[in-house]
Amino acid sequence: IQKISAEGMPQFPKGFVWGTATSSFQIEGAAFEDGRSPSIWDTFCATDGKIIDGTNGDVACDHYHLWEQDLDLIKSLGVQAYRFSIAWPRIIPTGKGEVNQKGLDFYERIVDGLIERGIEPHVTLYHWDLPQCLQDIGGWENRDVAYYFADYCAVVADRLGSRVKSYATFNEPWCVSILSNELGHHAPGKFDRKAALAVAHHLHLAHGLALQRLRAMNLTSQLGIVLNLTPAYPATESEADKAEAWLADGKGNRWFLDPILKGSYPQDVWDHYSEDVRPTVLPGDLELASQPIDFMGINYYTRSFVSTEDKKLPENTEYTDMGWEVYPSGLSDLLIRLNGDYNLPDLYITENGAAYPDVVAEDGHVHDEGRVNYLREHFKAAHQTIEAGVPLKGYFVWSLMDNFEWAFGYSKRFGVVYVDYESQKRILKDSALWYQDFLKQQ
Ligand code: PNW
Repeated sequence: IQKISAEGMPQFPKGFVWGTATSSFQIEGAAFEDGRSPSIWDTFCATDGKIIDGTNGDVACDHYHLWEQDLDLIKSLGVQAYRFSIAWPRIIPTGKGEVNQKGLDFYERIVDGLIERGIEPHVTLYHWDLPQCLQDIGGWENRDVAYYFADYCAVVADRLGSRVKSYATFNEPWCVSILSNELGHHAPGKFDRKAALAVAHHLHLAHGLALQRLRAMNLTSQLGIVLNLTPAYPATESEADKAEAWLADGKGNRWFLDPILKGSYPQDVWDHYSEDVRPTVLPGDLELASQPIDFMGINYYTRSFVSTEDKKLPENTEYTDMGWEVYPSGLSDLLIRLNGDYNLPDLYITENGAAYPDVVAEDGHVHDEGRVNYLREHFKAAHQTIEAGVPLKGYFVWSLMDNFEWAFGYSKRFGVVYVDYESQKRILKDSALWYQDFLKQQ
């Protein structure tokens, strides 16, 4: 009982939005139902050696069928908001052109089901499941795909409209470009820096084009984008390490922040990349990308620790099951620094959470003390930033439930709700009970 009490936590401002998050490919399953076409992640999963446990998204948490009980589960947590994503291959199976009404029907049921339960729907329009047929014409390396994306976004917003509290164009452009096309870890699994930077640029363009279309629809929904940001810390005080950390910050963070918030690429990183890998920037692209947004979502998990010498590791620290350092002050440092360097819109932490090797105990519960501790310390760090003047308006815990963790398949559990993949039974972990208790006291 002691473990799950959230006593002594700070009080957040009235109206601060608490939620939880998921994404389509990670939870839905029903990969072949109601007209959905394959996405690049179906292809990636079918490629030998790409997914650590050889699994795929065919069934996942079967949320496509169990959505009603899952919405009840969200309600039972006591959160005000739920962030989820829409699968493009369900809405426009051919990538461009014909609309599949059954796909729209599904998400309309989710939106209405949330509203009936008094929960705000927050939609991400792209959380990595690109229709495979668009990859066949080059995927995000093909500039035309940015225009198809804007069309797809307009189709979704035309059906769901202002019932949706916020629309984010993209989840984590760094992952979509660099992690997927330069580092090869995610679909489509390329190892090509030039391709990755072309993708990043087309995402900036696509964000701008989609924003322009959605603005023209006069929705009351908030419009924005979600970035994953990893603050980079030099391992030593040496000038070389500091320079290396600044470059890491430039490649991972500023390359994505600056086009959106300043309408330019960071000059130091632009100069660092050789001419043959730099993207082709056409006149007007960065003006489109930097149109005003109502909010920016930030996904924060850990920091990076940077050195020019052989792998230095931080001392006296804890790691999650992903091998990611638990570093709550990275969150406050990051947000406070952003507030100094940029003219920020409202901010939301759209993802924060941790993977632990959870098991169901004899007593039928899941005692995930590590996650409770992780969330507690990150909530406190977030509260500090509000006191420091950061326009932070909400916080979504990743994730509602255990799900398909991309290249790690089902081997990593991020949920506050445990999923038994054999029975599809859901069990509230101690972290969910702690979150419930915390929310009651807010
Ligand atoms: C995010 N990295 O992914 C995604 O938005 C979620 O879908 C995912 O489940 C969650 O974080 C946990 O991983 C990331 O390698 C995946 O730096 C990898 C990285 C960052 C974010």
